[in-house]
Amino acid sequence: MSHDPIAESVQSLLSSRDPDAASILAAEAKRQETTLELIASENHVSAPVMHAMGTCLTNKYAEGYPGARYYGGCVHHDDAERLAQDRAKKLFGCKFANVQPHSGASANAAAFLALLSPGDTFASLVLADGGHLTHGLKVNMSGKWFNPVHYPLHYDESHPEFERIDYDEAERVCLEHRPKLIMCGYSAYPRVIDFERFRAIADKCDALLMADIAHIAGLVATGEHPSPFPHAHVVTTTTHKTLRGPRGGLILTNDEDLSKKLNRALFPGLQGGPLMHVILSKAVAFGEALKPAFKSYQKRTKANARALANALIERGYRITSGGTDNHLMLVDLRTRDAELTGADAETWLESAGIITNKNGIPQDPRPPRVTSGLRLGTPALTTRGLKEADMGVVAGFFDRVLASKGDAAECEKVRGEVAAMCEKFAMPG
Ligand code: DSN
Repeated sequence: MSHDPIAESVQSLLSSRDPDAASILAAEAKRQETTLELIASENHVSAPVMHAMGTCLTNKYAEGYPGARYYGGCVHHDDAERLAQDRAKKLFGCKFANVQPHSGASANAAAFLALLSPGDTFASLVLADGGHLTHGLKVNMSGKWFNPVHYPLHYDESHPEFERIDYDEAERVCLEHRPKLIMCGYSAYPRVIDFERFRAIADKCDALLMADIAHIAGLVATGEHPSPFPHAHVVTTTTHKTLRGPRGGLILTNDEDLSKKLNRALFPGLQGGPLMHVILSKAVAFGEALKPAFKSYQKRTKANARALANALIERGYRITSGGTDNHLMLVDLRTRDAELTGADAETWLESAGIITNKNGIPQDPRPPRVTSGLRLGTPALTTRGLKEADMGVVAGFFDRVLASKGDAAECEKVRGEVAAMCEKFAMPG
């Protein structure tokens, strides 16, 4: 068990004032401590990042931006927001940062509001092959009010770039449809993104380039993935995945005019009062990310992902595109068992204390609620201190559960071994 005196005192405060809430909190803390978190978009924050959120900054309205608020009493909120902005700019090497988005989806919506008009065409990856719902899903605002066109991966197995972005085809699609905006950056893409190539495509069709680096932000911040700057006109991200900050979003640019448009789009265009307690926590997280230890954490995250992918390949699972360059991988379950679905695998693994999410693989014949794949990532396990050698053990648990087809006794046995392993790897302090 981790020892976090502040978390313990919150638990005890709730126990005396609101036992219903206390029991939910205690159960969730135990769930996180006793399971292996393999969801690629999740992480465990440090105690300073966690507890900066539980502070009196939540009491304040601070609509507007530093120095130009619509409420009195914002002097310390201005300081908090400027601290977060300055650290974000330093971290990503850019000139302008908006730290107010409540989420990555809000950051993307603000970018659309700033850069496009309803009905405008934009380009993004085929959504089922690694994209995100805010990149043009028909039921999302991005797909309802705008006109998405999509570029593909290489789908020919014999191609050396099989299941990687087909940049030539992306260029052809963009030249044909002349999008106003080209989006790159994905939710389930395990390979390096060539931002320079995308900018060349954008320049050829007079489009703006937007990079959504939500998944790889921590890698980018530490030079463990090439930066979208100076290529992208606008960069959006979440702050809670590899970046290991509080749940939230961030918008970055080097262009002053664009930064003004983006700021206006986010507030008052889209959001009201910023979550100032979360912004203070973002500042704390960005401060942590600027330290050398954060780079070594990102390196270990990548090394663990490679080790996990290799350990699964050894056990007969196909990893899409043959492996991973970043923190995540997509496992094609059909190569181990033709009948196995992502939905069943996710449920069985959860009963054994291994938390994953079902995810379509490129060209998946099964629907999104079923899928043929699982997406796995190593950011959270690496935060807990697991190393490359531990990935073989994790892959062993994974395979035992799936080979047993979710047999209750085997899942229970693995659950016990997982819990014993978790005891050796405390939550961050
Ligand atoms: N829902 C996130 C993920 O899991 O990748 C994307 O925002």
